[in-house]
Amino acid sequence: MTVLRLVLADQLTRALPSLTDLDPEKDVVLMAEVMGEATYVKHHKQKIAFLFSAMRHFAKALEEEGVTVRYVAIDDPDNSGSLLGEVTRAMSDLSLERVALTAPGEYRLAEEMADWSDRLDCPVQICDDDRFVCSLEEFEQWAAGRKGLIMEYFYREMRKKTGLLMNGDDPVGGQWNFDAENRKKLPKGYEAPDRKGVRPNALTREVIDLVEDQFSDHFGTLDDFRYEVHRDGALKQLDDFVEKALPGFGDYQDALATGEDFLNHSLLSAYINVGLLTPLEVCWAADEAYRAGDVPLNAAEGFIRQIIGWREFIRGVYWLEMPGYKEKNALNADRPLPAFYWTAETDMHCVSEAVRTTRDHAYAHHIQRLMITGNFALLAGIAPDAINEWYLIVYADAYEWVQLPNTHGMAIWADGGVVGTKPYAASGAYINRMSNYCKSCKYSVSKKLGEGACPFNYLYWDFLIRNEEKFRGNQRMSMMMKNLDRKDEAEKKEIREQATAFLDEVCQPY
Ligand code: FAD
Ligand code: DLZ
Ligand code: SF4
Repeated sequence: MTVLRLVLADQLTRALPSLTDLDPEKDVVLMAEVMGEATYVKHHKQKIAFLFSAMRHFAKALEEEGVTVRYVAIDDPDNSGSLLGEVTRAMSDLSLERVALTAPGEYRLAEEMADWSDRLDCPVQICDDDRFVCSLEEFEQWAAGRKGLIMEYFYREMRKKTGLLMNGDDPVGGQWNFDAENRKKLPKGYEAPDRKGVRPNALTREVIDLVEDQFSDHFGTLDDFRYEVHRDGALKQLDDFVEKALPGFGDYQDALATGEDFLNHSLLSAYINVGLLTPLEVCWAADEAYRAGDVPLNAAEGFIRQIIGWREFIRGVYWLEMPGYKEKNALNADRPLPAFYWTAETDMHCVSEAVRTTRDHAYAHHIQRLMITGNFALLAGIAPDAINEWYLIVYADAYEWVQLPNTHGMAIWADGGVVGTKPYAASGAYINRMSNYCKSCKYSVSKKLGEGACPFNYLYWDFLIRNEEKFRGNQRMSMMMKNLDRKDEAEKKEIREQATAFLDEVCQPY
């Protein structure tokens, strides 16, 4: 049987389940750059350039192997603009008998593809995506009957399953989790590792020009494009990370600093998510570096936990909870997203830094996403749809399966506690403890109320006052509630007034 094999932009893995039985003599691989996918949200320019260039490199590698690839570029005059349109066109132009693909990572697309077989009037085989450590069935079984889903317990199962950092049945070092050692502030004069530069090749430069031309009104700049676009390049980035940044990854995992956009983070998520690297090879590289004595255990464990723990857990939650998950709004948040999420123009230096790196690199590290832009959105009560869309647009590694539970669950607690038992709400004191931002800020972090007070301070208390009823019964919020109880009514009133005035001013539709 001759087969049309559709490969999506985030499925650039030669061992993809729908490519394993490919017959180069008869089958055709279809890859399509389509407006429907590039604009269903207006993705960051670098995200589109990264994906289109990586798709083109992957197609070229398949062709070099002797595979027939039908590649539809975004500016092809016959491009129908949608994935279904391109599959339909290919099926009518070529005499093929069926379609095969690997399940997409977004519920929206999975739902759309469910009736492709009827619409195309041919068999459509959808293979499970096996590029994860934990299958969706396995996650479902793990979750079944549990009162709450705790990442730490899931993570331990994944350690046992993979053998990563294990000595037989026991965790290396006698402990599963070294998170308590991973909260250091950067020492004075700390120099972040100098990361391997990436110079776009001719094909990527062509794509960058195309994106600038076709997506000029999308968010972000293309001036400092530094993504690798093929597997060899991604592997070099992995080596560079393990050698230079992994040793300090644990210690400085939660740190933040002005002008330091990458610190000791791996910068690998975009490659892992599109399939240029596998999650397991990345983890084994960290395990080997630890066993060779090149990196401390808290670094290797912290890094591996993010991947086989958080990443797998987040994906499991997404597919377990969708579609209802996206509709949840546990804290009834409804404010519009402030303009500074797009412009970086705000006197809040921490926020301005997080948005600047996002605009320049389609990247911000985890603590910026969680404790700066995420924390602000949580405290301010930004409507889930608005903040979810922002996160899906602005990061090169963003697909709904991973973006949504991180934002909706971990950052803004709209899921009411599926991902995290309590909201990650923090005042300016936390940001000041973990960064040097406050030194360069117009606001005073030590001032709680009144002119010049750090907005994170009064927004934090306002958030607790607004949501008091919901948090009273939450055991893990009891300390925060006790602190709130120390405030008298007059102070609470002042907090509410200053917070409301501030939010009314900044939360205007852009
Ligand atoms: P590192 O800090 O070096 O971490 C190593 C790897 O662990 C990452 O490459 C990634 O594969 C994995 N990882 C770490 N934390 C998580 C997590 N919470 N969930 C899933 N994987 C994780 N990650 C995405 O891949 N896509 C997203 O769209 C995304 N949106 C996020 C939105 C919010 C509000 C928050 C709080 C987090 C989000 N994350 C997302 C998770 C995390 O912030 C990024 O994976 C990480 O910042 C990517 O940078 P890095 O590769 O340098 O990661
Ligand atoms: C994100 C994205 C973009 C920008 N463009 C395309 C595209 O042109 N063609 C394609 O096949 N996929 C694209 N994608 C990825 C999809 O929108 C979707 O997020 C993932 O395939 C979900 O797994
Ligand atoms: Fe951010 Fe407040 Fe510090 Fe300014 S003072 S950087 S707003 S935490």
